[in-house]
Amino acid sequence: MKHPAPLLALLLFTSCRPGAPTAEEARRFVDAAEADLLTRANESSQAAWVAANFITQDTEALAAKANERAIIAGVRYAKEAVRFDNVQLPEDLARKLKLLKLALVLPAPADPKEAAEMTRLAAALEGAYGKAKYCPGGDPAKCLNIDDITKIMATSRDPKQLLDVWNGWHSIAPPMKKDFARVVEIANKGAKELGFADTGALWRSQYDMAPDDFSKELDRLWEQVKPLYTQLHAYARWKLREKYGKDAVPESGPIPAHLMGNLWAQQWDNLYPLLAPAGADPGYDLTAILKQRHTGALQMVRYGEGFFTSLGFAPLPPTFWERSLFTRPRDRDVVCHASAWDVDNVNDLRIKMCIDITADDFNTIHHELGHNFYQRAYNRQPFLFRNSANDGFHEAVGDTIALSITPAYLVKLGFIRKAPDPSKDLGLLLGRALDKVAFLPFGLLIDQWRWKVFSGQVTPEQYNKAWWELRLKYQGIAPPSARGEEFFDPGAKYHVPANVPYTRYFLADILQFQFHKALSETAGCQDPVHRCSIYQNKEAGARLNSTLEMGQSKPWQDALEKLAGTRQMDGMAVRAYFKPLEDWLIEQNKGKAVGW
Ligand code: X8Z
Ligand code: ZN
Repeated sequence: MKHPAPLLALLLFTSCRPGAPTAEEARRFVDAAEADLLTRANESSQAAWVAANFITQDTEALAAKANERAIIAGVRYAKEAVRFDNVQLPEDLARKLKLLKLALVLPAPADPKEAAEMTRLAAALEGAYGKAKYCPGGDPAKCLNIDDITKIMATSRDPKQLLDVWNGWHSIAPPMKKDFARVVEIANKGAKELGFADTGALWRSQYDMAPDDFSKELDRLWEQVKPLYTQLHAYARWKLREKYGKDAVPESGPIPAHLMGNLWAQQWDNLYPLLAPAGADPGYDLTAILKQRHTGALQMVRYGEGFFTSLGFAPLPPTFWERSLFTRPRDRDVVCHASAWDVDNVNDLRIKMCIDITADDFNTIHHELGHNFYQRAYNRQPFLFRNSANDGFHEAVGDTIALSITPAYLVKLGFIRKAPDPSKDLGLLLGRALDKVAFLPFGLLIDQWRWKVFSGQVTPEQYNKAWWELRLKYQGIAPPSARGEEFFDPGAKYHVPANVPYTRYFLADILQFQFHKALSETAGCQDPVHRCSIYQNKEAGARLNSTLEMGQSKPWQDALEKLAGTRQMDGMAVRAYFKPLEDWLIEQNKGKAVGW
């Protein structure tokens, strides 16, 4: 422990105390930290790439080790950065020091044994999820991977089969529970050493505002969009009740989770054929069109790239096409959950995805490429600023582009001959809402659960109970049968075992509607915003790029102002986009129960 300086000396010499840190020293410290962290980040990305593409004990161990080195360095710099807390610094330097203190997901404690244990368990959890399969009846010849299960959940209308695969996939998670709880425990110790109450408090402090204000901001955004969600939920429940019967779906309570066309009931667009409004169906099915045209996985990605280049972005580098993974390999386990990478933090862009020829994956490709084009746009920033304005921005870019996949755009691709007339807009809006509006509460609740877990408000003995309480509260969804603590249902969702924060997707679901509106205005679109596509519009592309290239160099409010002309996230952009649908839903739901 350091001896306290005598009071007098402190009063006299505060500004020229020998050893008092200077701005010059801070600059040297940050420069060195940036160079070192870049090297470690790249090393860790390479190891993580190989581990995710070839899940084996050895790749997992190597990835854990590289991650451990990167995290330990990150924590060391975060602790050292505190030394400059009271030094007057230029804005960019102050921001870099702040980012050094905050930009960690799983902080390791000082104890090297615990740091190693945490990264080992984290790598094992992601690997376990990646290689998970459900083998009906325990028959190894009948095993279903996540792609198979996704397909069944999307297309089967047999409630028994849906229940079976739902239960089957959720059975992969209980073995992960112990390791997950231990990761929480160690990361919390690391967070405390950095001065945070727990890891959740660290996550919430990454938004250029006080962490408590950020929580309130989320509540505000949710209240803005909730009326629309509730109407959509009521309409879906009514239609599902017609389809599956009164015993399967309640009149006024929550909807059973296995009937929503998606394993996690997070997006409901696969229910569109059951819910389509009579007389307002646009009359085309993108999945069917892609299949009829024999579109391959590579071609799907080419279409995505084509959208970005039409806006003025340079094509993806040749290495993208050489190094990406587009289809599930037959002979090994891979983490198939879609992701985008920038392995050297400059131009080594890649995606890793097991593409299926569906409209869902067509959208997801645009989502992933949004990450890649963002990464390249900010690659001339100093390393600590090579990130999105906030993590919601990173998730929103590709989705913003995908909002421009309108009938008029599909005509330009030659997929349909003529755009359906505006009387079919309701069908289009409903299809979009089943994806975007349905997702909002799900996007919010995962971290509401995790934050309670990190804070200790929810202990491992209450994990599943707390999970289903939140799914009921926000989504109005219930498990198909009782789910006690022998289950670990959050673990059946990739981002929980993979420790990926999730609030970013909720933010993105709001932000993309603000981005789309602003860019459509830039493009001079006079139509209702849901019919606007910014395809081939260089002005919109330039506006988007000017925000992307800022990276994280400024608070996200500045980036939002540049892109959307406002400093506030605003759920009313979602409400405005879907206004004709909301009016229609209210009409449809007249005399029926709304809410749960
Ligand atoms: O995980 C993803 C992307 C990769 S960043 C495919 N998403 C969330 C999910 O799948 O749960 C995109 C939408 C939400
Ligand atoms: Zn993403």
